[in-house]
Amino acid sequence: MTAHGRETDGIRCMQLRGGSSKGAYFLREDLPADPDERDDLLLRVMGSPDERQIDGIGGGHPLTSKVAVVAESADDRADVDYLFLQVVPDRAVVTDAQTCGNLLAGVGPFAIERGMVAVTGDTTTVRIRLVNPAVSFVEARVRTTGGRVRYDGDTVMAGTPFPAAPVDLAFPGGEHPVFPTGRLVDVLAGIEATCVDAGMPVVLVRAADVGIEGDEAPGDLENNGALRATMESVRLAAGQAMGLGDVRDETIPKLSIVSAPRHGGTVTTRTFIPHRVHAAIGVLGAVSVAVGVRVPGTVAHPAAPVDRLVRVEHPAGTFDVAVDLDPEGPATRVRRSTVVRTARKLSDGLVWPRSGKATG
Ligand code: NQM
Repeated sequence: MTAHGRETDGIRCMQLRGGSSKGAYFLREDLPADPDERDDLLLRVMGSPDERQIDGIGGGHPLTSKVAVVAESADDRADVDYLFLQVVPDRAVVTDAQTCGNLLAGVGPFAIERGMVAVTGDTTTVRIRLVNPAVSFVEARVRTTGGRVRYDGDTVMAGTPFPAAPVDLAFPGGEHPVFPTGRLVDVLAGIEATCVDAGMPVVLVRAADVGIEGDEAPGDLENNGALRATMESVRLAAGQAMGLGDVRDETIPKLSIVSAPRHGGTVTTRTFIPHRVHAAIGVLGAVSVAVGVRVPGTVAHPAAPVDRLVRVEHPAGTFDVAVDLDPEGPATRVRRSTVVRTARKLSDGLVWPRSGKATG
């Protein structure tokens, strides 16, 4: 079908909450093959560029302006490919520079709902190939009692007020060392920082080093202009140090401000993603933080011993990450990490983009 025909007839789209984010899930075949055409279309579906995204289905915040593009995988090791696209609310920008572990929680349910993976019993495993930014794999275990995806359940996930069925996500380790600068601590824009990438590039800085307590409300941090300027200077320096280049217009690296735990966990975090402050924390962002916390010598390693289950405190509660490392030091690799999320189908049907060109 031509792009024009597709647009006037509506485009197949399912909306799901995935973890503590929500987004629009598409089959790749329902979108234009050309990335520029696809991105222009998605800007018009979501309502960007506009801070409120009032003329689209985006929610006016990076956490609710997300897209998952799913296709059958050509790789034997996976059932489906998952491409994540961040649609920036207030700018005409769609970026594939990062993946999203929260929307990932909805990919298994979506693949089963669309008939790409057959139900195998009370639990169905969907093998997912993450295609951005570098290829990696994850196994999602989805509850499928009675032959269909179950969204109702008792699992409570911080960052979402209501219980739902769990989706277990297991990430096998990668071959690359997780400290991309080769050092446990770098001095970036005059501030000691640990650069870590265990699936999401994150820069860790101590709260005391940027003049805050570390448990402030996200809104207060967003309103602190001096802090925001400092964090952006650290981030731009980190982009170069981590080999990501000029990250001015990128959504990575993220910045997690770390301090002592307040609620019995391992560490307190406040995370810039990278300009708004996360209401909770990203999934792979939390895995990166957990790795940083585990390794002695980083800015996030606490005085007390840490075991493989790291409890990452964030503004909405605690996120548990089980992480196996090998070895612990500047050459650390992750062998495996697991997290539990939930997801819920919100709508399924057609969306109509506004007409014209998003980029004018
Ligand atoms: O780190 C937000 C989110 C994310 C990304 C962000 C994520 C992850 O909470 O894997 O899930 O850091 O931009 O959805």
